[in-house]
Amino acid sequence: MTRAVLSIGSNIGDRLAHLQLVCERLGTAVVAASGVYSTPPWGGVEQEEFLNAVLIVDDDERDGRQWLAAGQELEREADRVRVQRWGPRTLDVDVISMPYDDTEVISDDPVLTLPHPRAAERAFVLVPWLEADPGAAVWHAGVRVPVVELLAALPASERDGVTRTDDRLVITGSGPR
Ligand code: PH2
Ligand code: MG
Ligand code: MG
Repeated sequence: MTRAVLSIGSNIGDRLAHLQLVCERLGTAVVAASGVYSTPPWGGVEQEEFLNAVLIVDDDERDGRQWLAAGQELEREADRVRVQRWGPRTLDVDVISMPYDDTEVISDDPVLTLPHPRAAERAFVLVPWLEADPGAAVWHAGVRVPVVELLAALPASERDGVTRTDDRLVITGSGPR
């Protein structure tokens, strides 16, 4: 099993359609999806609100590099243009973690650093992740920490900005849940 936690986000155009595109293309590999959250832009660039969600995906045929490549392919399909770091985008697909058994892949490969080095600071990742996998934990500062604890450690103002919408992603696959 090659499992990955993907954070997906959009703040340009038909934001929900961009997130849904990921679910459709990854099909039966999608094991779980969070709700869709409205989130204030993180990182200091003034821009529109994002829609964010987290997908848990699983596919024996894909390793970390291939999950990264699959995400980049989907970003291209959504006509993403790379203009500004942490700036607006039609679609962003980030590999956050690759869990297996009771542990996870740890990698300092600059192409795909695992877990994602800023995940622990981002309520827009942690809140939907916790919904998709309430028992999730992640390597942080030399230990594995439950995501629920990382979230509790963030300022309330960060958490409170992340609000669930009534939108839902449709999981189109019929694989094991
Ligand atoms: N992505 C960024 C920068 N800032 N802010 C929110 N709320 N959601 C994002 O997905 C996001 C962001 C760069 O990847
Ligand atoms: Mg990102
Ligand atoms: Mg990215």
